[in-house]
Amino acid sequence: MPTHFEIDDSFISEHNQKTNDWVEEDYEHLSKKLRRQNVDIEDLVAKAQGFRVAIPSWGVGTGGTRFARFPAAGEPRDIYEKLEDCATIFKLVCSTPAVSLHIPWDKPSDAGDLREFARQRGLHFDAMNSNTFQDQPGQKHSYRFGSLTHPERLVREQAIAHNIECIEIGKALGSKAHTVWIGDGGNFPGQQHIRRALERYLESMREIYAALPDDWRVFIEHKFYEPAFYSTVINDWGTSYYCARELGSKAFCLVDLGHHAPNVNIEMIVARLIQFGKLAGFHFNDSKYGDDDLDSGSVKPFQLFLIFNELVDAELNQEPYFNPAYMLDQSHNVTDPIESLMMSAAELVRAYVQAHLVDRQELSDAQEKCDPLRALATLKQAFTTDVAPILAVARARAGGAIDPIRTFRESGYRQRKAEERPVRKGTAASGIV
Ligand code: RM4
Ligand code: MN
Ligand code: MN
Repeated sequence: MPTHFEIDDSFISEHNQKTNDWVEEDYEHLSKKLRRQNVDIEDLVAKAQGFRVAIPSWGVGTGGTRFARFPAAGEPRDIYEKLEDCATIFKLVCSTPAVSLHIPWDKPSDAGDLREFARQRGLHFDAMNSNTFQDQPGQKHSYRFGSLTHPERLVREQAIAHNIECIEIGKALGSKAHTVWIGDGGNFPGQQHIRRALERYLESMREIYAALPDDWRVFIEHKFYEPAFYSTVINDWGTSYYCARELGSKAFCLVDLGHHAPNVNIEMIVARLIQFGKLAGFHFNDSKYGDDDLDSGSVKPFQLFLIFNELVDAELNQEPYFNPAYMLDQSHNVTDPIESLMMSAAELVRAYVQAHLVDRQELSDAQEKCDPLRALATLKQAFTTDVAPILAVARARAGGAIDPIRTFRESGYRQRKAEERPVRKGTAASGIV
């Protein structure tokens, strides 16, 4: 077995030494500032260290648009190499110990072996993801006109069987959740009977639900358009909520930030799902126009903060059924996927820590006294606090990098992987997000 390059712990700590001075100084300064607000900085470091977000296996490869995909040298060619990259991210940022798999892109030939490979790197498996939005080689029935909602029973049965297979693989890998996103819908008015399609969805989902082990959850992921451009079957959180309720107590609604029309108040959707005890979790990313093609927090960091404000409020209130699964789901087209994922993971911890800085008493007072300006100012005070030293210290104490991107670049990881991973003929491009 050839040895594969890994970033050494000593390389990380040497790198940290170089940057440690400013971190200590800034940390000290911030701790004094926070003390004036009666906040103990150490509590926030603990919060930062407790935050966890899963990496999507498909996120470590280059994505693509419907125009082109520009593969980069050193990309992972199979699930083992994807896990190597996930382990590298985890090593540097320390908040990403879980990986979410997409089947059949990541279908393991030996689940036990893959589980052990992950375990040795401190990784485990988060929610499984099925794929009935593409046809696979040798597949009997096509998903061209849908999967779980297809008019033909045989197509639906094939899609149901695929989802059940994902759960079976997940069981062997130690996963505890299954995410279903379908591309089903219509591209033309009249193409699909709108009510009947949803009925079929529920009928199919009931069979998938029945295959869930007792301690598993199923996540329904809505998306307002694409690939169906006229009508999408699971188009919004209301439809998702209705289906989750119909299915039962193990079904929850997943929020992918990129799956909403521009200007939608996503934090309100999050609050509603929390209130109704049906929030599954997230696929984090950012978007300007369409789907999830931007990194988390890159264009709307305030929105991300406001979402975390709802999440932290629920956490502090110990809302029933509140157990969100956090995952990134981004398409990386012009950046190194490892760098983008590390950056996004850090942005989430930032928003989470900032949300913990909100003076909840003050906010609630302002709300009760009908003082919108004070309410917004309270949120802004938390949002504008630069918590970077907290994030850096949290990472460094856990053995991670103070500056993950620089450490990664200077380690030469990607160049080494380019040598180790020459392009295989016919390697499938599995980076569509
Ligand atoms: C979809 C959706 C799903 C993801 C696929 C690849 O737009 O976000 O979560 O599994 O893309
Ligand atoms: Mn998604
Ligand atoms: Mn998406």
